[in-house]
Amino acid sequence: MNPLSGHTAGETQTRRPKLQPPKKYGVYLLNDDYTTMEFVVEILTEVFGLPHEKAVAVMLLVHHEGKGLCGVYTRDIAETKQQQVSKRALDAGFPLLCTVEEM
Ligand code: TYC
Repeated sequence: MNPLSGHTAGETQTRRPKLQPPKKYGVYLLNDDYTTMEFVVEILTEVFGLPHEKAVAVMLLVHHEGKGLCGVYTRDIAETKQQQVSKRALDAGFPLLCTVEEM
């Protein structure tokens, strides 16, 4: 099978494999009592690329509701964001948790 044309050797008909759009994964921050608001805003601006105003809004939503969506990505990118958050939190000595959930 030629994966581009969908042709198998000797076939005259084109069979295109059914391609599914990639699944989407949400990356969430969880609230805790120890991580500073300033650090969470820094995570949201530097890791998730949110403008400062939106970062403050998401941080406050997590603070009040317990959990909040930071962004939606393909699986690899979502897991990389999660690793970046975990490393920054560990390095800074905060217990900040980040989850990835299929949407
Ligand atoms: N609750 C924290 C505080 O009062 C702030 C905070 C917000 C922590 C969001 C984590 O994901 C979080 N300092």
